[in-house]
Amino acid sequence: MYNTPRQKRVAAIHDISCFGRCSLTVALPIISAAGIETSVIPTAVLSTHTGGFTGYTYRDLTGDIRPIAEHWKSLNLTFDSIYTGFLGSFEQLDIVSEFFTAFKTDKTFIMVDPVMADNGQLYKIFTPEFAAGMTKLCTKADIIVPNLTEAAFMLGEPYNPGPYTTDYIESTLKKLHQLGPKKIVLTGVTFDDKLLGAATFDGITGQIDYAFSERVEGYYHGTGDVFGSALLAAILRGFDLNQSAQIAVDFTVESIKRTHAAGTDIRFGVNFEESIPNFLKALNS
Ligand code: PXL
Repeated sequence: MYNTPRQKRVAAIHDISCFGRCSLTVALPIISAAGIETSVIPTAVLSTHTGGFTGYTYRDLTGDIRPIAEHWKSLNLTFDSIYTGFLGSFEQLDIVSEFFTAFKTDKTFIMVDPVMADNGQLYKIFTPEFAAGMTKLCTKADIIVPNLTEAAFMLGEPYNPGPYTTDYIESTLKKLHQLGPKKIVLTGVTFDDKLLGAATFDGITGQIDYAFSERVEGYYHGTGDVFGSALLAAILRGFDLNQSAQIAVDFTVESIKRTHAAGTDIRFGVNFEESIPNFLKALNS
């Protein structure tokens, strides 16, 4: 019963938004539920995320990241994957890049979600310089998971609100790949008013695929983190890139549908918790 392969271990580097499911309050339960050990480095502690709330508290933890990394090094800890999301300050971009150098082996899978923008706009707390720094961090990743707004900022192009053509999506994937990351998963892809999902590009094989689901109503905060966490969990559980994207799309859409049916405030994040049983079924299939 216990004769299973060695358990994988992820280092998840995101903020803790104490209320409003996103970043670590999403990554930790989802990746853990998939059977993967999840160590965390909080980049900041906020009373809520910044999307639609005002008056939130913000404690920057930039000064804690290097000491945590140094302590982990002294313990000889190793990670199968490093997953970064919302970074709380410009300086953290360099610190996280140092963390990659310190902990990367030829087996470490680095996923950078360049959390900085959505719906055509940078999040209020970020500057164009931060976007350039995040783009530089992405060059060090094995996989990046930008949405189409983040992709536009990374490429220095105007935001295209869609619907998109396959030419636009495929040239965007290829240009992002030229920045350095080996694999790209682009979210928010749609060619019509019925389907929405992700496009995947494997820079090693040149393969482009799509993972779609029916479009569901409502814009909910934190769905990028639900998607990214599920994607990483599926990849680490051995699914290929496109299968992993489909598992992550299905999990995210089920969570959005349940949240929409309940009439929950869009700022509170999605009810991914009750989608975990089906997510685990997909991972065990
Ligand atoms: O889900 C992305 C995210 C993560 N963390 C914080 C945020 C946001 C998006 O607004 O504000 C603090």
